[in-house]
Amino acid sequence: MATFMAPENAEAKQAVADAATEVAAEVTKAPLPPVETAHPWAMPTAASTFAEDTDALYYFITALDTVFFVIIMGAMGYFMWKYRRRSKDQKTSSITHSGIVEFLWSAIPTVLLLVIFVWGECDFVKQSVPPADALDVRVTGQKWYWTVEYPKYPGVSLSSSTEEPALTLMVPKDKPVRLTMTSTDVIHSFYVPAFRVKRDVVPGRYTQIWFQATRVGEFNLFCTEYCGDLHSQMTGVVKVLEPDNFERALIAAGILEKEDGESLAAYGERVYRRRGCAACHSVEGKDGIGPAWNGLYGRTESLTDGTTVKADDEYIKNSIYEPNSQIVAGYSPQMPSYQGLLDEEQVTAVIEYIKTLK
Ligand code: HEC
Ligand SMILES: [Cu+2]
Repeated sequence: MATFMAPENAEAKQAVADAATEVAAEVTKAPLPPVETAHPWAMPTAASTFAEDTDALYYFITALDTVFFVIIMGAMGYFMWKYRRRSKDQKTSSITHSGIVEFLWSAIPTVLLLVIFVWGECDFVKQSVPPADALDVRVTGQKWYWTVEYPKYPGVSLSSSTEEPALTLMVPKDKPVRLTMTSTDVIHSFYVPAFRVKRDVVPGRYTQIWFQATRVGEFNLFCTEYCGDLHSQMTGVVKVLEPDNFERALIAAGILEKEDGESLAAYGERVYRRRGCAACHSVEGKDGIGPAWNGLYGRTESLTDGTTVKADDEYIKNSIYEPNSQIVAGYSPQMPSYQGLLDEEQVTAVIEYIKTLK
């Protein structure tokens, strides 16, 4: 497997780019099998090393519940029938209690609950401690999309938005992956049913999960903490790839740089789709959480403080880096700042893109 190195000169960089395009083409040509089961009675697809253990405990508890349900309901029915009132003047006999029966109905459940506790605790400890050689991934939740970065591959970043939920997270098969997660606004929760992992993503705090995928394919990602208007659309796709393809495919998918010969406006459109703007801004006139972008450039905006401003380059740039300094009338300050997330070239590209939207 070719190892990725920081390209030192233009040639090496070009070679990486070529390899990346090649793999990207392969990956798109043969889309990964969607392997999620849709059957309402089945467990979610099992695609990580945790799935079997988690399911085993689940089945154990369900079986135990079923057995006791049958025993208890059966005994109740039987006694109702056996001790039914037989004549109008029949008196209830006076019964006190049975020490043995009371001991058993306390002791047996105690033992069973302890079995469930120890079993669950062992799984919990295993799932809480990532192996030291795990691949590090940074996950940021914000309204209403995920951004994913790989410290080992600087400059590579993926994100889901409500428009394009296709590329949220890419991981290699059979390698442990550790996610360090935080949120920039409210509490979200990162949930991949096929991996049986779920954890809250909390502003001002880091939470961690890890997993090791066992199957190649595409799996659903959900936010499972109610986080506002578009919570139900805060979904994504986790792609598991063969370890040999992973590195090159990730780089191909994750680098957001202007390509040679690409126009600034086209690059700006990619920024719009890949950096989450599409979650709140439409380009066809439908106002969403934020104002639609078509016709924006050059028009006169009314702000909440009663002033007006012409939507020129400076205003748009300011809206991106310091969105709360000038709030468009009729909107609430919901936009996160992109200071440090978009560089000057990307902002310029977005402006060029907005200019093309009539
Ligand atoms: C969470 C929703 C959200 C996301 C994501 C978001 N915005 Fe916004 N945006 C808003 C809201 C709400 C406003 C209006 C209030 C304000 O001016 O801050 C706005 C306003 C703007 C404006 C001014 C629009 C006008 O009509 O004057 C620009 C430009 C803008 N956003 C650019 C962006 C860019 C670029 C991105 C992505 C890199 C982005 N926004 C991502 C919610 C969002
Ligand atoms: Cu959320």
